[in-house]
Amino acid sequence: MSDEGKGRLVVVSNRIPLSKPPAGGLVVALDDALRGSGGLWVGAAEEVVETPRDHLVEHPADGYTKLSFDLTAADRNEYYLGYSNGVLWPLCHRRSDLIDFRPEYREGYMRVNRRIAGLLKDLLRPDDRLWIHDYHFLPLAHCLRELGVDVTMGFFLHIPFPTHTDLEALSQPEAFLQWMAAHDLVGLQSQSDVASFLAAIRRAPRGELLPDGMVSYADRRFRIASFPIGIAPQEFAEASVAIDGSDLIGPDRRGAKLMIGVDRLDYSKGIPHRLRGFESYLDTRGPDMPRATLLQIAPPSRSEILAYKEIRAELEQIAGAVNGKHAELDWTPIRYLHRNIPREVLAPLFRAADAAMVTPLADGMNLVAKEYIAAQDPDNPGVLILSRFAGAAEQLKSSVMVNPYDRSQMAEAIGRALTMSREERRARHVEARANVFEHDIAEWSANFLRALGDVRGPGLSVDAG
Ligand code: GDG
Repeated sequence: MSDEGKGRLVVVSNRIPLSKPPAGGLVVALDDALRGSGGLWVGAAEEVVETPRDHLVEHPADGYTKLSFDLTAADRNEYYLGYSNGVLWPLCHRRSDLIDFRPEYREGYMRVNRRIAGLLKDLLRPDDRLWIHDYHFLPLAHCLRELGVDVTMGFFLHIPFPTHTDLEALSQPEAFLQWMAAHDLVGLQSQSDVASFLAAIRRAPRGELLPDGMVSYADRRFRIASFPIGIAPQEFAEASVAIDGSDLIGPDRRGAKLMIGVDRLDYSKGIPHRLRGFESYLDTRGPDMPRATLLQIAPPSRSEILAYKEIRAELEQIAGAVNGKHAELDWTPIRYLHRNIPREVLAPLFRAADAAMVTPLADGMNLVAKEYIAAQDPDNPGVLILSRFAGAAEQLKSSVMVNPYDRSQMAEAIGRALTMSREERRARHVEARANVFEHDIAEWSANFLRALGDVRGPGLSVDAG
């Protein structure tokens, strides 16, 4: 296999999975690849410290090494909450209006990335392959190159790539492309992300598109491609039948169809728009249209950041108002849970739901869409209502596609989903299911690692056989 070459795989991501057993998805996929190469997984320590140590700290792991770097309270505030989640997250999710620019955020971001580069430099061997994940580490490869590190470096961005106009909202927009150019391979979620990237390169004075997906920027040449991330569908399908999801939901929904939404409480997920669309459905529902309950699970996320506090308040206000207007003695239209629900419970709930609403305003991929599909009974499947702004929309084309900003379209989609014939539901599901099962997380990591192995030409390829 291509990911079992002689060099080690070294993964860098914001979090290292310290819990056992690993909690599905990315963790499982990388676990295999890391074991295969005796590799390393590097991420942030869970607790902040007063003074960061000058070495990585090793944690017990089976088959490969898990290492953490320290963060101080100031690092967490400036690098993690400030620049990563207060500047880059809104920038990449088309919410430049929410960006909180403070010089100390950018300084903290660069300081932490430089520090990690220094720690990695001492650790890396010439034949290692480095796989960096996500927006917390955009400049890491660049910092490593500045220190003279020459290993093969790949980067995967889990969130949307900003458009050219979005990039202009940064104080130093050209830095973004320069950082990207330090890698040998840049992986993005969707074709639309690749198009945004190429458009930015085309406009950059020092950028050039070369044949075969190669790009040059300043003195660097690298490859860019989309690698749409998947899930572990079999695992989810099995969990979905372990218990009966409809037994888990109380009786106050007599005669109502069940719809589900599951998202970290994040403004990019379009939860208020979803509730508004649902409200429109309830407002305009004719006598022949079914009652419906929307079960919205939204665990807390980044709650120290103002925009997240505000979205929470907004959601609570809308849910209260819609329930006040439409609830009856035996029916609560919106059931909103602001907490984390165990995975073993989520999958059966997905299976019990007649429809899922996955309606982000911007989303790299959106795994919930794929998990909902994997959890369905193929004989009597539910319907996925999917935003055209989720990366998953490029793959799950048989979903009921919506523009989440258009309330009446959302209401119409809900009506359609809840009254759809079994035949049509099956036909749509078969297509989506094939995609989710075929393009799973194992295929995703194998494809990325193969491309990373090939990117420096046959001489350096780990796929030499
Ligand atoms: C980023 C990108 C991209 C959610 N609530 C609960 C819970 N979840 C699980 C879901 C799903 C995961 O969290 C969320 O993944 P998403 O893909 O939907 O969204 P992000 O967290 O924003 O992830 C995204 C992803 O990276 C991967 O590349 O798809 O676009 O933004 O697995 O099921 N899990 C449990 N309880 C909850 O309450 N157990």
